[in-house]
Amino acid sequence: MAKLKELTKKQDVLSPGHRLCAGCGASIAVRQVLSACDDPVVVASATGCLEVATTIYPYTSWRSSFIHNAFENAAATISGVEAMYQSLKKQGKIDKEIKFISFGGDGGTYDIGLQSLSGALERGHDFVYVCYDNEAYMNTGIQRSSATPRGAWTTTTPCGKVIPGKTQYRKDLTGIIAAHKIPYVTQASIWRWNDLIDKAHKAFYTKGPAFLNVLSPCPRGWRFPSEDTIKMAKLSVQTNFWPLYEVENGKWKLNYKPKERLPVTEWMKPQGRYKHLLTPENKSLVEEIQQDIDDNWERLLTLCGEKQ
Ligand SMILES: Cc1ncc(C[n+]2csc(CCOP(=O)(O)OP(=O)(O)O)c2C)c(N)n1
Ligand code: SF4
Repeated sequence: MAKLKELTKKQDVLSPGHRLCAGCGASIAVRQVLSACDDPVVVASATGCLEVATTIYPYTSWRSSFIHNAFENAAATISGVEAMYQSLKKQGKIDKEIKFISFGGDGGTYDIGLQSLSGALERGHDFVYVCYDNEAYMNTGIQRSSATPRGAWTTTTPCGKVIPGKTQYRKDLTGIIAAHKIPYVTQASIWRWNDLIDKAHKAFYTKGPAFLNVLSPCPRGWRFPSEDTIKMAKLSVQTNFWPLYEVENGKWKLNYKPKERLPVTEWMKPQGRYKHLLTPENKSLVEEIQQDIDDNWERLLTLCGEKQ
């Protein structure tokens, strides 16, 4: 387990002074993940808040090599760089240990980048892919993505007389990635920082592809005060909205079981994007959302061997 004292002595790869919003969960996720790497990294990042706010020309917030690629192909880009590295190593032109990592938002991962990610995983490149999932296309103005949960308000799923926020359930991306049978897949939370950093370390030092899905609360898009980011991350886990688990070489393992499972309304209450759901007319929709969370949890317990 990572020791906090040692971590504080490490220099952040993502330096202060970037222009992500105060309290942005993505910046916390990135710093936690990169603190787990003991070697130099090459970072590729899909277009999105993270890339846009950290690389405003002529400045950069990255103390590493950094490649900005198109929205749809962060994984393809980093897999090409990794292939070149393996070739240079074989030719004896490089002997340094270097790690390769891609970051993408949910728009760039669940939706537009999924094909390039799936291909890179299937080819077995030695790299880490991190989805910082803030549950919408935040950088272009809070549009819904396939990671947006059912019932959430976004600018393209406005709540009103016609629809009560997004009508579809979120896509189970972690499950889709696990179906690729790569060496390491996990769902993690910036609230459980030591669990996340351990997982990131495992991801960097496992040969072959590794994938981390990190829920990254967005004060702007979810409509909560900037200082409550970690509280939101905590509530997502304690309500089973975002269960923590890993799939290592095909073996599913649950990483956290809430002592007392909170109802999903505890996760919704502090967020403006769910305000409309907590009214009497949307009670049955909230019940359906709760049922879906409960069903997913039971399924996960079975997959993790916690239940026969
Ligand atoms: C092919 C393509 N389509 C659309 C855009 C415009 N665009 C830039 S950022 C962005 C949203 C990114 O959303 P996400 O990946 O979830 O990251 P976030 O902004 O939430 O961090 C969009 C649609 C683009 N750059 N390229
Ligand atoms: S809009 Fe959300 S994801 Fe984007 S920088 Fe602000 S807090 Fe972060």
